[in-house]
Amino acid sequence: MAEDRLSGNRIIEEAIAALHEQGGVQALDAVAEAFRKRISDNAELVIPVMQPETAVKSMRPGKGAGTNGLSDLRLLQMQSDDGKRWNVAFTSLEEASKGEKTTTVTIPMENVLRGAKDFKQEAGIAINPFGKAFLFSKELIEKTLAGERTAPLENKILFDIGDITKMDIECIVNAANSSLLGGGGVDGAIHRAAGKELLEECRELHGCKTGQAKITKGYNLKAKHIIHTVGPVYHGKESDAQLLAACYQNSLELARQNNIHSIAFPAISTGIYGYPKEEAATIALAVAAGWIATHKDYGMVIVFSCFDRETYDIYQKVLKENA
Ligand code: AR6
Repeated sequence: MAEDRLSGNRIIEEAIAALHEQGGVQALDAVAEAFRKRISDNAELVIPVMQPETAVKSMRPGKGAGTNGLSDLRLLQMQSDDGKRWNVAFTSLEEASKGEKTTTVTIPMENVLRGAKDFKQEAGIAINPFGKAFLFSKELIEKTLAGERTAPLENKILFDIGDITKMDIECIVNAANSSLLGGGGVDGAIHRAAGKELLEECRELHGCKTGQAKITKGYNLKAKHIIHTVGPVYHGKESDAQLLAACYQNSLELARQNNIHSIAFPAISTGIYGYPKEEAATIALAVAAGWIATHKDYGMVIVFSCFDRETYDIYQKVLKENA
């Protein structure tokens, strides 16, 4: 049992490793999320301690030690380059063994993190300082415990040229067909990149009507979620525009219901479904701007993923014309 309480901390180590590799607010959010998950699993952390009678000895590269709420035990501390002092905690005994040999105790993760609110001189907790370190600041700990996002909320419309399946964003939108069972174009690319588990989840959704949207996990994508929407096949009728607008509107609404704050859209219907790109871009931009205007306090970053330069230029042209 005690082992589970530590071994499951691997998800924290993985999230920290991803933060080291990729950086960015999403990766930081993922670390906070991993801590929250482990708290709900009653996980523990390994804390290096010294008996009170032991001479105060610093951990490399730390300076000094302080008492910190945990009965009489002295916690080992370390100092970062900017002179800030940090308590030390490890996600596993293995991480602890990477440093100087010391006595350790395991303590419920929630108690360790809740203790941070009483820190006076300490900036926070240095997690795994001898491996892939994460300096968990007091402010970030408090946000994490409160279940708040670590990334600031903002409203923005952005444009990206390239493959939507590679994007580092919370959610990407798929221009699917009503079966939701995959197809060509961006749909095919998303299914290939996400892996076959996506198809399994899609089977459970029993299709989707034109203009509507459904959500799945992102599986092997960097994006945690995929919203599948079905654009209209272009016939040049008024209802085409209404259905295309509904795709964007319903996707944004579904994103909000799932606490998603960044989303990338492909140019829905403008490939196999034959919607003229400029008309489609006008609708997409109008819905996005309208949605942000009516949800100012929510904070949504909307990215239009343009597969090629031509699509990007069309969005920019429409943007200028409507400015
Ligand atoms: N990243 C970003 N955009 C892409 C990518 C990509 N990897 N691949 C294509 N696009 P389409 P539709 C652009 O045909 O018109 C499927 O078979 C592409 O250049 O993918 O809504 C479904 O299963 C174009 O601008 O979607 C449906 O049966 C845009 O994505 C049908 O196609 C949409 O093109 C849906 O047709």
